Amino acid sequence: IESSIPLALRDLWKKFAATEFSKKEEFQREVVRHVETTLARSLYNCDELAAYSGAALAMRDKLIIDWNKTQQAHTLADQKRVYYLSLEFLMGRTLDNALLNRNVKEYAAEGISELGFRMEDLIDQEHDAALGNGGLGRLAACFLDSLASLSYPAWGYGLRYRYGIFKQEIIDGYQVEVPDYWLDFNPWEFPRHDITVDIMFYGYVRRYTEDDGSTVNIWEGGEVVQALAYDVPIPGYGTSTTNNLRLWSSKPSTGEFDFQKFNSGDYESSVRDQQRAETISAVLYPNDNIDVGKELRLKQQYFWVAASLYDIVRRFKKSHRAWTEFPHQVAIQLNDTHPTLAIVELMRILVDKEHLDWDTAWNIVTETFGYTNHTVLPEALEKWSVPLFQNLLPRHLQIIYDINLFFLQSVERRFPKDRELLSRVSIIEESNPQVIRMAYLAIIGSKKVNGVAELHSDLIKTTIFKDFVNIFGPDKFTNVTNGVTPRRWLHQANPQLSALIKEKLGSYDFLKDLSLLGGLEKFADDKNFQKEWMDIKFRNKQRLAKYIKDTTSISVNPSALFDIQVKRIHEYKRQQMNIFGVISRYLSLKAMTKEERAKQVPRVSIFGGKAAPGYWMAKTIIRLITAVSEVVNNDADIGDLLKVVFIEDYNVSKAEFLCPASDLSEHISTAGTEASGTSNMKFVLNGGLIIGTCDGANIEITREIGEERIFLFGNLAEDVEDLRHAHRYGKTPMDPALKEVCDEIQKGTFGEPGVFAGLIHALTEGGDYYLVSDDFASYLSTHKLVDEAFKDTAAWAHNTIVAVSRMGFFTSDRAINEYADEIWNIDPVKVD
Ligand code: GLG
Repeated sequence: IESSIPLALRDLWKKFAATEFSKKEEFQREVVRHVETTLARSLYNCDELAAYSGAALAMRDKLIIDWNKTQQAHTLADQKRVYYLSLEFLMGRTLDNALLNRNVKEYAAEGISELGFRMEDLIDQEHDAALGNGGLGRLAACFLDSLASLSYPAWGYGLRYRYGIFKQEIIDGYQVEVPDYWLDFNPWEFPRHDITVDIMFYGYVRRYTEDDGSTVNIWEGGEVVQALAYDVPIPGYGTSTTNNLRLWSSKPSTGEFDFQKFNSGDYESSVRDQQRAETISAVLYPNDNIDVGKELRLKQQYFWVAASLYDIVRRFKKSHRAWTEFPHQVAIQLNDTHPTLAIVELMRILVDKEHLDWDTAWNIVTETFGYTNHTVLPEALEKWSVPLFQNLLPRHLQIIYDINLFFLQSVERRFPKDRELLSRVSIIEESNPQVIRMAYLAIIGSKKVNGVAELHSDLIKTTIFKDFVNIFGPDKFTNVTNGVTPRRWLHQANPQLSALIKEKLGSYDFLKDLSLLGGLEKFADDKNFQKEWMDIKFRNKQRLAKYIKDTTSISVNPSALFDIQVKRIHEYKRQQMNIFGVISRYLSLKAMTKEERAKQVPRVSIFGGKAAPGYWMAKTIIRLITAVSEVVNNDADIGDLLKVVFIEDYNVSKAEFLCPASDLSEHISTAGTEASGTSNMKFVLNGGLIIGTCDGANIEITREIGEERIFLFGNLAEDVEDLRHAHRYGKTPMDPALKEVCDEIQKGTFGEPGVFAGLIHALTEGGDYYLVSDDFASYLSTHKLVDEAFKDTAAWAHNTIVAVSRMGFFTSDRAINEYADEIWNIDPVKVD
């Protein structure tokens, strides 16, 4: 490598190599040095933000030393790597996680306190890196943590959005979106000004015939934008492996930025060009589980995919291997269909640029990719309009047509005369305009396709991808149940619980091997242990109660049952059913005598979550929650028996203090709609029980922890179609308790009823697509069982301890090992 230092001089470099801090005083020295030099502040001018920055920069130096070591070790090992392509990485905060993963938190906190600050306060200064919408993006972040912790040679590739998911403000009970500019100070990224890729859009395809008779396609004449790499170190837990997350940022291409225009005084149009280029990576689309089909989104996808593939191919080419070796060195995982263009782009590189024949190229491609599906909801499956696509990526459209042609020919050979089948599985849907079905392209171009929980993986095989199971055989389709990282979601979020578990199990090894939690089960009936366990829950609830008081001025009693539903607001997740249930509870309390009321279990119903800005129904649900909270919280008859709270701007760092503070959390999607859910795992892991439907990972959680420890209710996925059908033919009267709730809303108890008309309409004329009415009675009766169960504190403690002890399966380490063994075929690399 040309840029490396000659052998003879390397000893000097090694002598002065950067060293990591490894004790309190060294850490303190680094903090002070950064405050004084990097930040140009001093002891006379150091606030919490400056102290946070100093600590973060000190920690960053440590990570980057390990990062360098890791990259060298990976290059030397020259093993197969996995590339995880995701448009979303919902990382949250980094400092606390880095301190814990590197096992320096204890002395660092002591060091900071001697310098006059509290570590908790510094940690609170950090802005969340919120480059994702919800479960899909957070899963990608948990996977990065596990990949590094298990020492796999892995890279993440994503976009460096200037604006992550919007901040949510609640004003007069309504959601208002505020931009999230998070890059004012971000010590966790490194711009790589030397790593840039030119990316083209639009243009045309020139086709000509070579002397040997072969056809060559050249895509040219388009607009060029530059991708600039930013690297984010990802530290593993209990290892020095520090992997890389590479995020691309868009800027005008150096060739393109028009200095002519600039010099001739036409500043404005040259600035416009610049802005147009920068727009590509400017903002994350704020939709969860919904496809909107905007051109800029397709530009984002191609920009990111093309830059990433260029980078991956460049790295592969350094080894001078034959192209057929590519799948032995490279695995690429497509997180949902967002990066599906990578399949097409790799074909373009191999065929148009490297001049491989089509079949050889196609074999390489289909051995390289894996595709993870995250949803069966039809409105979430990506489809691109052919005319739009043709204009932006003309050569890619041709390649898709060819992929489709060869695929359909092979299907026809195997299933002759089944014209229906051909039109059903075609990548092109014959609608007006025609559209490209990205999921089909992803399946056809991948070696393996996986769902994210058992039920979901079965459903994709029997519903949306049924024909493809017939065509490719069942082995192409597999399941990898999601998991969450216990480092962030237990140790970091709930340090007291983690410490108590360590005390019982003898070490923190469970954070690396979560199945060790099994050792807790024998303490489930130990009265002292139960008390310590429940005391920790109580303190976590007190902390949440204080947060609620400080931010909303609502007083809640920490002894009440805390019932939490936090996730994106979506009709299929059924927050509307939850708030209807709350209204029903309110009405029953109102109807009770004083004596009856005295016997009730006090409850705090806590909601949180963002609605996509264009999702009017979701916004109406938020408005109903806030309206109900205004009425219920101020009703003197009710007092502490029922409080309703909406937590503003739910995000990763809020999830970290909400998960440890639940007694009960709600995972109540219409059966068959929530692919997995991952917060269900986080809540149980933190000693809460859940109320839920037989959906997604709830089913496997039940299998692991035992059905005595979960409050399941509602209809099953297999019955949903029939129930919907019955609604369409007006055969289902509304559940009477739900009817009462609707009447109360229409009476104006919660303000102008017109505001909520859409919600009522969805239940009636709308055909109750999400089956709220069908599940309502069993939902309410199951909540009664919860109240009864909560009265028996010893049994509750026992059940939560047993549940936690059986949650080992849900670590993302297990999920990543399954991907590594069954999909990627990669091995760990030791970094000393
Ligand atoms: C999806 C699904 C969730 C799933 C998550 C991660 O809706 O059920 O847990 O991905 O696989 N769009 C999502 O958030």
